[in-house]
Amino acid sequence: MLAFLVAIALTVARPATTISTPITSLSQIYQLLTNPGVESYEPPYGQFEGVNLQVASGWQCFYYGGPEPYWMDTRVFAYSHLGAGWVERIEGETSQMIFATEPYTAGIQQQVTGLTPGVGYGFHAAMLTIFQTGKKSTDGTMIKQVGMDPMGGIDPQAPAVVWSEADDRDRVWSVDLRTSVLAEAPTMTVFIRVSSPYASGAPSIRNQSFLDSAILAQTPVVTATSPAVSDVPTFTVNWDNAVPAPGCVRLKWRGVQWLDEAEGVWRDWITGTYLVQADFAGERGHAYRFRARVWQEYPNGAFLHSPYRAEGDTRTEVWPMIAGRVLGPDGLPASGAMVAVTGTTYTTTSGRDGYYELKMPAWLGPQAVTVSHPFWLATSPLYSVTLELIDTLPFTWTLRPPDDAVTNGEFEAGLAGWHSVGITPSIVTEPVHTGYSALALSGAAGVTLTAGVTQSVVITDSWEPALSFWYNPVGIGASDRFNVFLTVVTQTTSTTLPVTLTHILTPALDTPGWAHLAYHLGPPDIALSGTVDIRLQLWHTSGGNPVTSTLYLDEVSLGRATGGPYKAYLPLVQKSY
Ligand SMILES: [Ca+2]
Ligand SMILES: [Ca+2]
Repeated sequence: MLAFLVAIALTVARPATTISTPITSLSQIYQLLTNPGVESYEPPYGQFEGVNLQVASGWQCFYYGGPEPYWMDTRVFAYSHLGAGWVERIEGETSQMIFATEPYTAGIQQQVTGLTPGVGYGFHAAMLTIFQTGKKSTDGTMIKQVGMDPMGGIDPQAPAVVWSEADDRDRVWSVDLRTSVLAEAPTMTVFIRVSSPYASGAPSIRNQSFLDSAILAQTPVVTATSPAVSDVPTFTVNWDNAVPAPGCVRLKWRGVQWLDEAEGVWRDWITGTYLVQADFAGERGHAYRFRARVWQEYPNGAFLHSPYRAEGDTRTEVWPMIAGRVLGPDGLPASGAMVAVTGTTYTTTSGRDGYYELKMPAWLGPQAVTVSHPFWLATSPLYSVTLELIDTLPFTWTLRPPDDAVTNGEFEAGLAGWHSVGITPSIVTEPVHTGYSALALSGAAGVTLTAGVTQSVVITDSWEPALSFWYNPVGIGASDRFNVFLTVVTQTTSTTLPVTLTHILTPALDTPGWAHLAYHLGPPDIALSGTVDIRLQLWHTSGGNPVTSTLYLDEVSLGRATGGPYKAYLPLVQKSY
């Protein structure tokens, strides 16, 4: 018995016939099958209980996975002692019957030649199955499918065969099974198949299949179109170019699928629609593919649809972006700043309130992004920006004052210009706010220490001077403290005595990530001259610090603020304290 289960497909050769089907009707314009209604039959190849066994002419029978079942002209069965005078059929006078009491996987197939490679063809057939007596519902017992081999092979078990969905309903004509392919050779083979995996239970009871009303025809053509790139997430996809195939009664529904290349899975987007375009809502940083198909009604009442193309019809890349604000060193918005990808034409300019959006292709790879401004000084570029599969990279730039008094405030030259206090800080390449490096003030677990840097700078006639820097606390303990000491010695005019003021700032450390701090050294609406001692210092105590604490610093600057005598260069901003 096991020997029968070996998966070998047998195409049973029957004697050639002299019966020829007259081809006179207009249906031949679209119908590519011989004897599609299985109305004519080959001479008998044997008998079952005295009744002739026959296969429809133009078709070949196949079976595998079990003993050979029996093929009959349903008409012959109905009027024999086996039947009850009723001819199960959905078209014409008869259908192809297959039956057995043992399990079977069997059907009929037809090889068709003269097709055009690359053109779409569709195949449909109607099927009815009755398990045992058919007196009660036995859905799930007999599985019906139609298939096409676009390369013309005759093995129904070949992987090349493209099968329709399966219908396992019993006792009703299955009329919605169809498949379609792009021809890969001038020859194509179509299959109508029933899998009947259960024995009938008694030798007198047969599991019956009826096959009828097949159509193989060229399918209409439709192609989805979409923009190659989109700098907004939502864009329009069209499929308004359907061209009917021969025999078209009318074009019917369209279906559209989409695929996110990051996922690689085709998904239904729109099915059964008469729409010919729609807006697709994608995500920035993703590349999408689309493919459309269209249904056509044929003169015999059948519906076929065009095949989907495996690679899709069209592709759209939705550009990701870097977006945020550009600020002056005093934290006020700077419009008119250019943000640009180095070595490319991708640039943007910050607008009202300093907001900018820089869109660029995801496939550019790591890039350097720069900021520049006609009045403020640039900070270092943002290096190694990779926007692959990123929707939006948020980033806030701060510009440096044109009279920046700080040496090496961006820590791009190590510790040059700075003196250390306590534990000598280190220079790190990650994390940085901009450029290649930043400063790290660090304290080890369970150790009490302080780490800081100082620099003394000179300012001259600086309008509302402000200290500006970015800081990023990581693993900060509850009793850690960050202090900024500013000792300002100023002389507003040559006739006044110098005034010394010390400012002590304690920035909050409870929010992770980079934060910007700007602090004005003097009263509003005046320019200052003098010296400023800057001290940035982390205090780390053993008691509450079971972990290593680190405070990263970048982009320290000290210089003039927005407004003042040079405001002709600047956006007009109302300041308040
Ligand atoms: Ca028929
Ligand atoms: Ca830096």
